[in-house]
Amino acid sequence: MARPPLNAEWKTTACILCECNCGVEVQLGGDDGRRLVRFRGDKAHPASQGYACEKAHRLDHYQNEQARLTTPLRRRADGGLEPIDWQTAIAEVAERLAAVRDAHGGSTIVYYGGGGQGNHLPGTYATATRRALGMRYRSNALAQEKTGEFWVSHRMLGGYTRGDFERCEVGLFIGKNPWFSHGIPRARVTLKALAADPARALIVVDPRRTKTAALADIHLQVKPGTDAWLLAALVAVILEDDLVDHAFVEAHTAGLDAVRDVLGAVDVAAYSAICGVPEDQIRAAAQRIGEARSVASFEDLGVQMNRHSTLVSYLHRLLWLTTGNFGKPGCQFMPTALAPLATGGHKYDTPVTGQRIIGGLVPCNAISDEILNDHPARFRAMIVEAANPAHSLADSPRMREALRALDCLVVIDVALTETARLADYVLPASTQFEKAEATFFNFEFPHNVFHLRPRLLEAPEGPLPEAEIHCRLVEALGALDAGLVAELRSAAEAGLATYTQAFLARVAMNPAQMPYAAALLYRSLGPTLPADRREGAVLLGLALRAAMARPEPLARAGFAGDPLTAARTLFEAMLERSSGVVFAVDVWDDQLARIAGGRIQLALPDLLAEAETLSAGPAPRDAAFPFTLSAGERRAFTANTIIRDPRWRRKDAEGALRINPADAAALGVAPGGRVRLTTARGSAVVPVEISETMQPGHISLPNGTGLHDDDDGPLGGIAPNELTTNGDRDPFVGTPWHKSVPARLALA
Ligand SMILES: Nc1nc2c(c(=O)[nH]1)N[C@H]1C(S)=C(S)[C@@H](COP(=O)(O)OP(=O)(O)OC[C@H]3O[C@@H](n4cnc5c(=O)[nH]c(N)nc54)[C@H](O)[C@@H]3O)O[C@H]1N2
Ligand SMILES: Nc1nc2c(c(=O)[nH]1)N[C@H]1C(S)=C(S)[C@@H](COP(=O)(O)OP(=O)(O)OC[C@H]3O[C@@H](n4cnc5c(=O)[nH]c(N)nc54)[C@H](O)[C@@H]3O)O[C@H]1N2
Ligand code: SF4
Ligand SMILES: [Mo]
Repeated sequence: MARPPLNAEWKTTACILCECNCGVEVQLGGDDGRRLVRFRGDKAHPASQGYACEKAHRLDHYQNEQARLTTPLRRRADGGLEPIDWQTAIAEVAERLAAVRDAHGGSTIVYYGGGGQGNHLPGTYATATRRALGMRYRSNALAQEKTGEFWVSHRMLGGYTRGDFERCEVGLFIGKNPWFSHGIPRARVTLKALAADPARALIVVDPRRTKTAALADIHLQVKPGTDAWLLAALVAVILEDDLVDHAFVEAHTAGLDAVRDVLGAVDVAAYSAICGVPEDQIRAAAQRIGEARSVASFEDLGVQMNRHSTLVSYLHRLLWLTTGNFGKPGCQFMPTALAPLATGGHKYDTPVTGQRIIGGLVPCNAISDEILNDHPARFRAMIVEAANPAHSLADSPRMREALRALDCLVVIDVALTETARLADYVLPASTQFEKAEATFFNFEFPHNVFHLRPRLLEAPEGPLPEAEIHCRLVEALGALDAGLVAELRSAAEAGLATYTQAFLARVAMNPAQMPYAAALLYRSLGPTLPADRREGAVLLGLALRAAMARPEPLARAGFAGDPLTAARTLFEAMLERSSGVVFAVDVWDDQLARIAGGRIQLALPDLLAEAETLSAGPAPRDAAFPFTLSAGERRAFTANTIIRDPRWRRKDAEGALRINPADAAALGVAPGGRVRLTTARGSAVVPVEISETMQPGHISLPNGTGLHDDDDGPLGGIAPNELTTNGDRDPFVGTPWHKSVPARLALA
């Protein structure tokens, strides 16, 4: 095949397939000049510095190889979806949602999503729509993975922490496989450096011999679902062998005695037998952690979507806090946020089933419960944006039933997803390369990076950027003051300094318009910005907030002066530096001052009480389901459901079930053979990949697979949540236990 014509120019953007959002440069080509043909890591990106993994090279599959939504769609009386024009779509969506609000209250309309791995600007503009409809409840994927960690972090430290893996002596990964899932900048470079240096150590807690585990100095090959026992034993050894950092604990923490009362009593040998990690290995790992100058640590889905998830988040923090690994180089830190993704506070519960809401996010596993009932306060309408809950949330059959039961479901997406197919209205969005985009996954330290990616391609006729969609909705709802927009629009013509001042003064005098700040910015400032960065308008508001909340880190990054000046110069830098900008420079000395109340709370009574129940051992297994299924593992070519066409995967197109050789032999299945996999929820026939990396009794399926192009059948593998149940969840925050689904196998 002839090579597509190339445009020699390298254009700056970022990869959208995981939270790292590595800066990449692209050469466009193809007959229409719209193909993303050649990629290289962007050396000018301050965080990724030229790094990119194999997935970035496949981004053309997102932009050009999948069916796009090109026009708004409406559900017909006969059940089908029909194209409608934008004017009708906006008017009807506004009218339908306003009717739900007026009849039952805005709190019966729930918002889900707001962004995926590469696009967080939609969520900022959606705030205006949510306010205009008086909506109170929202959720997104964080409420099925991170809310336990957020809650614990909030109560212990008052903020969310990350680890400094670049500088640490010991790097610890618990239920995390960064070789494939990344999650830290330049993951493979950092992992290799850790593993290669004899003075440093990589410790990995994973039942599977992952690529990360294979590099490790210590691989704690825990039995699936038993991390709570392993972590309790590690903390017990820290206490027993006096590996505690007494100076740190005395100066900065409270509650060690209460912790000692519970965890000092742990029978390490018994817990070692339960979690399957030899006692001498547990002791060696605790020793290595306790004696290290610095430890950086990362827990992820292997434990956050698993039994005792919130307890594990707590024990994990005790491990690095009792050993003093916070607030110094190579340890944990609280980065300066431009826009915090979520806090960990618990202020209210869900309206019908009374489940804890952490950081304002309704637990994902509570959503179908909150819809499928007769309670007057039930969720009756939903806006889903840049998310695919019919595929990504537990128990897809029940989730579909719930979405169908809504009075009105509105989906904003680029593709006709499993969720969009159930919608009353589908609003087509421009792709992430057809508008300016950015994320708030900004966790670098001490130099924290924000990247507003300019639009790479002109948007085709039809789809609109979410900023435009939300502004039109807010206007149709009659919420935006047109006079104020016009006034601010003329201020914008006079330049950014005049505009910033006018914006603050006028919005302060119009508190009723404050909730629509994002829409005001887009409508008044947006038109004066370069066309390829217009959706960045909302960032001026965020820069103002950051300049008021955290002036010192911004000043250290060069954005100094009064908040107006600092915000304006930061905003200008975001617009100008198309490879990203260091917006905050932190110092380690500030870190201890960020702890809420001045002291780290080591003792959380409810979680200590939960820890005490560990001594009774794990709950007995149901003999009907002898296997433990990890439903949704990150592999070389998975990226949630961001790319729908399975051909984007260079290998493993069908998403094989990984199984240990002994289990495969016992079943009589040969390499490439198929088995029937059954759980309490469902059953499917899957191809197997026999793999030494699996423990006997542990099986795993990839995530993001089994999408539907029409109603005929799944593409490329099976959808993991056809096999998960809604009730298998953490008792504290409702996060699902997808990593240990009881299952059985039979020859297909
Ligand atoms: N390639 C790729 N990268 C991604 C994504 C993607 O879809 N594809 N998605 C992104 C997203 S949204 C997220 S949240 C992150 C998630 O990133 P990770 O959490 O690293 O991803 P997983 O592979 O789901 O789970 C990590 C590990 O948990 C292990 N595990 C299973 N059961 C247990 C257990 O009982 N105990 C312990 N300790 N470990 C266990 C699995 O063997 C696996 O190696 O990845 C991001 N990066
Ligand atoms: N069983 C099981 N379930 C899981 C997991 C698991 O490990 N196991 N992992 C969970 C995790 S950690 C996560 S993060 C979730 C992810 O699941 P979701 O949060 O539901 O999101 P994605 O699959 O990333 O889907 C992103 C959606 O955004 C759309 N999109 C892409 N670009 C744009 C755009 O520019 N604008 C708009 N409006 N839409 C766009 C895509 O078409 C897609 O529909 O899945 C979760 N579900
Ligand atoms: S998938 Fe993640 S690590 Fe790989 S290039 Fe994209 S953003 Fe970077
Ligand atoms: Mo995630």
